[in-house]
Amino acid sequence: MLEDKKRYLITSALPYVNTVKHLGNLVSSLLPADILARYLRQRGEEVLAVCGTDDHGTPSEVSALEAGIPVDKFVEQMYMKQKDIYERFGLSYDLFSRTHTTENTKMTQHLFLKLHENGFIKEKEIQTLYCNNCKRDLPDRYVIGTCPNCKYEHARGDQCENCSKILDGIDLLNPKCIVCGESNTKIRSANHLFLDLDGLEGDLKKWVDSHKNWPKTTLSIANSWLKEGLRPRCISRDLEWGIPIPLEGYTDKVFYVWFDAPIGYISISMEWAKQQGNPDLWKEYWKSSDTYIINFIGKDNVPYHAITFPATLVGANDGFHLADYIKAFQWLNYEKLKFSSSQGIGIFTDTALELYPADYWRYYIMKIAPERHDTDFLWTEFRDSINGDLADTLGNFVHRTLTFINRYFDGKVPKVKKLEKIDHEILKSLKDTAEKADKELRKIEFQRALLSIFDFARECNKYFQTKKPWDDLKKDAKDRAATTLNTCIQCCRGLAILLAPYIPFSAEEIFKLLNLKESVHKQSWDSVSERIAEGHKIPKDIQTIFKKIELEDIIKLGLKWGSESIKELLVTNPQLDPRKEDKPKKVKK
Ligand code: B3M
Ligand code: ZN
Repeated sequence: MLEDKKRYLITSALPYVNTVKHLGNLVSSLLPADILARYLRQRGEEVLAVCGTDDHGTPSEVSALEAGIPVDKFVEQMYMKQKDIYERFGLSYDLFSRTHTTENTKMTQHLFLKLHENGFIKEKEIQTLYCNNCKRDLPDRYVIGTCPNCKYEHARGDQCENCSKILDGIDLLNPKCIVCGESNTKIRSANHLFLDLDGLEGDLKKWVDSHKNWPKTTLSIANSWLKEGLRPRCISRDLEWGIPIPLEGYTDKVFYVWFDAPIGYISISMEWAKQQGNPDLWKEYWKSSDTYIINFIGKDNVPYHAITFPATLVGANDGFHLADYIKAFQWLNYEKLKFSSSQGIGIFTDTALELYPADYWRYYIMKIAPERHDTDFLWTEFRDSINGDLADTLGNFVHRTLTFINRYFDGKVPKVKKLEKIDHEILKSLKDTAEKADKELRKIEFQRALLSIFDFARECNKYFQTKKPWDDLKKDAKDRAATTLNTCIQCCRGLAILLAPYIPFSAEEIFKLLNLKESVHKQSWDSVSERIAEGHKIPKDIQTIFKKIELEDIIKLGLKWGSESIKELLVTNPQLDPRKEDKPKKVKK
């Protein structure tokens, strides 16, 4: 639940830079963060929304190695690539930066030294995995093996992709070096640095306990960590790529990526402040209790946002304010399978944009957002949603309204003569919908807000159908038709405003069709009930906003990318299968 605060700081999990992200990543952090930021801006709030790539750690090194490019060059290229994709998705961050920056190095080293000064950094000799062939340490993703928890065979040395258990390389059964692909490893000892989580446990528990309103997903994971009892976490790594550790005896090591990544939220805010010409501005967001901080993450990231990062800030005791709300999402699956970057399962954000407009994806994945439980991306349902909701419901309503105004009222918004009960009702429903969606969005419930807006769009179509302006026009009751169409165009405007956070491009297109000069994104949420003036002129040429998706196309895509829903469809409708070439040819008469 959002609290009334002077400012809002929105963070979206920083995507690892090494690969292009899939729709599952988009729905669990990037997109909801954008929607909330857009909504709050419409409410006239002061908002700072930050994101960026997570540049360090073994994922980058391993992928650069595979690509045969020096890691800094590789990371730079991939940062540009991801940034471009998110812009095309309409993600409206105030700044999308990265963690490989001077600001992040400085802030990470600063917080570390504070932790050290305050006695929360411990040195310990530990056992690490070493590859005899490659003569190197195998931290985190340099090793894969069988997960001791769920027995998944491709678990990585940092976390099991299957059961989300956080691991240590030496926990893996049958560990293999990813550089040489062999199992020729040994365990050796080395000194490392640890963040003393046990010393901070009491404070963390108090903080988590004071947030009973967090989503169940967040609370249950955070509490299971606390219940197990916190243990020190190793924050140093024997790698070259990363932020150097400023402590004698460790200067040849770097920080573990999960130590510096969330600090990226702060350093990106600092970069933003500099760009605003007010280098201290970030402090108003991070060091003031007037700010509400909200993190958007997938459920595998909960331990880092609810335990380890807050531990860093609490232990450093440097005036940083902890998150007020941590919205964690469950998994979005791809056709009953797990989306997987490493195995290339699912639809990736670059491919998605080549196939359909950004708003199609934004709409469908928020409609099925895994807010409470895992959900499935299904090609058949994707098509049904776009065609049914966007094209037939929203698009059709706007199109009908404007076409009638053009045809029968010379393209000018007609005058209202007398509002009947039914007209009052639909206008009231617009106002109620704005209030309802507002309440849901304040509860950070994206799906519920979206559903209520589309319920209203359906009501609008029903209203048009019930009032039958075409009959009134025939019956010489032009005044009644005029009132209907005036009412409809007010609803079109209202719908565009309410949908602007979800489908920003289409909402803007609706505004253009309505010939409204200011951007829809500049309209306040409360202005939904303001009226377009009588006599206001609309353009002659009314384009369709949403092109429908053909069944054939979706079948081809499903076959290309793998799809259970398409397979089922073809079992019941074999005539639709494009792979059957021996179909009897139609003979032209
Ligand atoms: N890069 C993991 C991920 O992309 C990690 C998130 C960092 S948030 C500070 O899911
Ligand atoms: Zn090796």
